[in-house]
Amino acid sequence: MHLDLDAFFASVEIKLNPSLRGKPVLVGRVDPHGRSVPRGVIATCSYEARKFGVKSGMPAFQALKLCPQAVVVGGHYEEYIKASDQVFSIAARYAPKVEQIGIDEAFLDFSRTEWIYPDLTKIARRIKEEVKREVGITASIGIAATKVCAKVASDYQKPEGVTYVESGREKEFLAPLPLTDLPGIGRKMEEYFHRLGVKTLGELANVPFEKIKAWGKFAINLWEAANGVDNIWFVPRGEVKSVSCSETFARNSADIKFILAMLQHLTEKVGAEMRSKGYQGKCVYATIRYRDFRTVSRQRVLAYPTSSTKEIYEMGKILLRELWDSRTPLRLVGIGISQFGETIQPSLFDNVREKRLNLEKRIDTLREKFGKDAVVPAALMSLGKVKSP
Ligand code: TTP
Ligand code: MG
Repeated sequence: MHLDLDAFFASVEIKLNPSLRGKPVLVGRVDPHGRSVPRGVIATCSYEARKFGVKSGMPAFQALKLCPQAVVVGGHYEEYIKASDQVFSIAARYAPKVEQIGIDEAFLDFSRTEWIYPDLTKIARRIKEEVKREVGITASIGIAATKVCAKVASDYQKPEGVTYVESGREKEFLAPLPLTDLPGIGRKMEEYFHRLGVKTLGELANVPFEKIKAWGKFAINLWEAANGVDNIWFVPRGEVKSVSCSETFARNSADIKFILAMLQHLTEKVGAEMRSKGYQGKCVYATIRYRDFRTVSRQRVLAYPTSSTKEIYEMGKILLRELWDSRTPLRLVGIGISQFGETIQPSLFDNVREKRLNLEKRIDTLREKFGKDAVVPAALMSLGKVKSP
């Protein structure tokens, strides 16, 4: 089963601002840390905007030419991540294995579950309804025995579609579809095949294998996919991995001591989660939200991947200084880390870093054993009874 959220960023923006519902909405592109990308292309748009021919990746000026009444919004990356996490935890209520392959899509593996779930369409509808009710956005789902086919099927009846492809009929399902419906085939590849007289997936599937072989490995992979066979050519977009934590204050605050203590408290949580999962991240990002809900983020790449609370916090402080004028009251602060890389073996660490990391790991163990308040950094005392890490 493959689940893909509908007009994802746009749907979250509409959820945050319901007055946008029913309107053509364009989402300006942002990088994974919430910063606007200066080149003005749109990340996605609502289905109302798609009626005018607007597509993701289109320059904003072109999209606005097609649809001048469209509203341009965007930038709430943390909210996208939050919604994405919520959706996939709903999926995990049902699917024994959830393989998230992008911020808004995942494969749900229901292999060998026939005895618990005789009717997967029913489960797909239930998941879709729970996502709508609990997260406030919509999803489309494709059910098929192969990954490629399930992915194509989830796109087949968007938005809010559930498409079931019977096992054994994969090839038949794919046959009438244009080549670009297969993930990974872009316009260039399509042109190449068109020149060879191949326009649909069915035509591709029926090209004799001998001929396909002459076109090279990539063609073989596509040919197998068109024939309904799963193969490794299907490399999904990289998993969006990050660990982050944010907190809305009980009262808006411009008190630097309080805000730094809160930042440290949140970083403790982020660091502990990174260490418990064995992750190391390279890119630290901080977010602040003003009382008028204006939210800004900033990121910096570290020299090497880390899971150390202290190192993440030091960078967080720098980012906070760059983001905030230290005067305007804030209602939220958040910190996160992404760009997970290879775990660097302690032998590659310099001594100080290694010692610090070991100390933090020991503190994690103490907290596990004796409770979360067992070790509290001095700065966090000022948070009083505010949740400790
Ligand atoms: P998609 O699932 O490709 O698109 P979508 O969810 O907006 O629309 P659909 O209903 O067709 O699934 O991508 C998911 C999100 O990823 C999308 O909402 C915004 C982001 N994205 C970009 O930032 N840049 C891009 O070029 C694309 C394709 C997506
Ligand atoms: Mg989507």
